[in-house]
Amino acid sequence: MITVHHLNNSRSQRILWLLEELGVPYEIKRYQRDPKTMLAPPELRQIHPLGKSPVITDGEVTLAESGAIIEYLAERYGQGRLLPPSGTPERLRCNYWLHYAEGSAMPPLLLKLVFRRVETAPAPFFVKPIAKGIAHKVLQSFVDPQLKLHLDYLEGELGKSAWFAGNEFSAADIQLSFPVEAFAARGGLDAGRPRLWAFLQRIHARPAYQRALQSGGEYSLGD
Ligand SMILES: N[C@@H](CCC(=O)N[C@@H](CS)C(=O)NCC(=O)O)C(=O)O
Repeated sequence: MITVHHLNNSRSQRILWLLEELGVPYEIKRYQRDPKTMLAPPELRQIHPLGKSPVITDGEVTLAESGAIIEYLAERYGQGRLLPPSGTPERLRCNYWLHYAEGSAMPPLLLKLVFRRVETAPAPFFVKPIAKGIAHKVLQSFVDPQLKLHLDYLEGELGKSAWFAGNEFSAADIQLSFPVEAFAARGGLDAGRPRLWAFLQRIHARPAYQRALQSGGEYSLGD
């Protein structure tokens, strides 16, 4: 039996969604973030030394990293679904997105989260304006332009085909859901980018996405 080590409000939501799309049975072991630090509880380090979510266990296999997990589950249980055939341009594209989501899209989104917290974090009165000023400068001069660059890129890519890896819904769309949802929560995505906006509505309407929300529980990337 596949076990998804699921942290509330986290990337493991997309693993539940993938498993619902595939119709593969799984069980969930739940972990709660520390409400102050937002970090995962230490028990998760007993499953994988980094203690991040998602992690899955499947028999002898313990695997972390969303992209690796998605590829493993789709290859092992997909019976040809959710991964375009090997050797095709669509498969190369799908692989590209599996890496891009965490390797390129998430870093500026994480910087946005961190520097926004620095802007609003409690600090002694003589430090606060300096911390706020530095955070504001980093956001304005680096982070926000990077977010715009990625948003424009993603919007343009969805003009080439119905889904990110081609005309079929694929694992790439599941992997990209997390950054696209984070862009909507804090990265400047709104209805002004109609293809990405419609992508969000389309994925949210999928019955498997809805089932995964029911099994995963609270999920909101707003901060
Ligand atoms: N690149 C990793 C990122 C894993 C990650 O940072 N997960 C977050 C949840 S979205 C986490 O576990 N945060 C809690 C912590 O760092 O303690 C992946 O895609 O799996």
